[in-house]
Amino acid sequence: MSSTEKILAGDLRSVARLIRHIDDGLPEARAILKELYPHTGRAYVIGVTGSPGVGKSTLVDRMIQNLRARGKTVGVLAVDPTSPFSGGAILGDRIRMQRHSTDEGVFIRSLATRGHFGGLTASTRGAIAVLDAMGKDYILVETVGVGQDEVEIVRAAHTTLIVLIPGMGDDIQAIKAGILEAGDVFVINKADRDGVQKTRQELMMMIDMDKDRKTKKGWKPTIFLTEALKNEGIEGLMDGIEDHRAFLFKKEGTIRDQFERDKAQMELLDLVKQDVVQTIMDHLTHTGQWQEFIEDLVQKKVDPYSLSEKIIGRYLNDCQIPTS
Ligand SMILES: Nc1nc2c(ncn2[C@@H]2O[C@H](COP(=O)(O)OP(=O)(O)OP(=O)(O)O)[C@@H](O)[C@H]2O)c(=O)[nH]1
Ligand SMILES: [Mg+2]
Repeated sequence: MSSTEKILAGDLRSVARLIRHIDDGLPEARAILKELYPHTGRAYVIGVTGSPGVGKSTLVDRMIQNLRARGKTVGVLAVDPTSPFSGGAILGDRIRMQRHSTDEGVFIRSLATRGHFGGLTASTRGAIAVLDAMGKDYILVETVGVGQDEVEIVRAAHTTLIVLIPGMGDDIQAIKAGILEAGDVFVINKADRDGVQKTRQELMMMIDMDKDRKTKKGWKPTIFLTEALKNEGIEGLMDGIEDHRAFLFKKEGTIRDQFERDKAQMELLDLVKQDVVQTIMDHLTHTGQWQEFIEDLVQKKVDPYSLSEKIIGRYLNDCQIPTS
């Protein structure tokens, strides 16, 4: 059996190896991803993001439990670009979800990629494709943070959960600044703490104010209160995710079509950017021209605008992107 066939058959060692190769940016991974592509698109992807320590991993653990009780298989990716080592927080996540490690219907992996494989978004997309191709019904992607990187990552998800905790005034401000549009479902976790209703009201106000979104996509984000630690509110949250899924996949199919189109477009654009820059840079640095260009710039013999035009003009004509 080829590696691709093994992955399609759900062979755990092959899946784990491929995800590791994606994480390490090994070019071999790309060849297998090409073959897997036609077999992807069946899994439902849920992104879970929020500031450090809000309880994302505890929540994911409960979501796994709930989906298993519903008879679904689950793949989990814990993405942590901030961690310089693949120990630390990610190890903690693994331990938190450890009780599922003997369950054949659950597959948990972490990604710590920084800059390989065209960046974190590309490697996360690749890893999602692998879990999808191996046949997992649901894929949960946990990412730390509420910044632009996380927004990029969660764009690959069908439903994006943004996790908050009571009394996070600053965080709500941060969301306002950037990622309110990215959230389909908001979770106020640690609902055992003071200030739940206030946080909920602030959030509701913000959602109501975001008129653009409503007219653009037709989905008004929902809010759920949970206590992940005690498994409270999880059933309601999972039903809420199903509601969003039903909305995306409803019969007319136009919203889903648009979603798939947007996703395909982003993926291709990212890859084209990455391949073009990498191919040109490899060639320029290998031949020593890059260093010469930099020297010319420093000595003001040429300006960067003209130089960039010259490079692009030359390479787009005679430079072939190597196939792997
Ligand atoms: N009081 C309370 N504590 C909770 C709840 N859910 C999780 N916690 C605790 O919050 C802490 C952080 O939980 P994690 O699940 O690791 O949070 P996280 O968001 O995954 O953290 P990072 O991955 O480090 O960003 C742990 O000590 C949990 O036990 C809850 O509902 N109530
Ligand atoms: Mg975590």
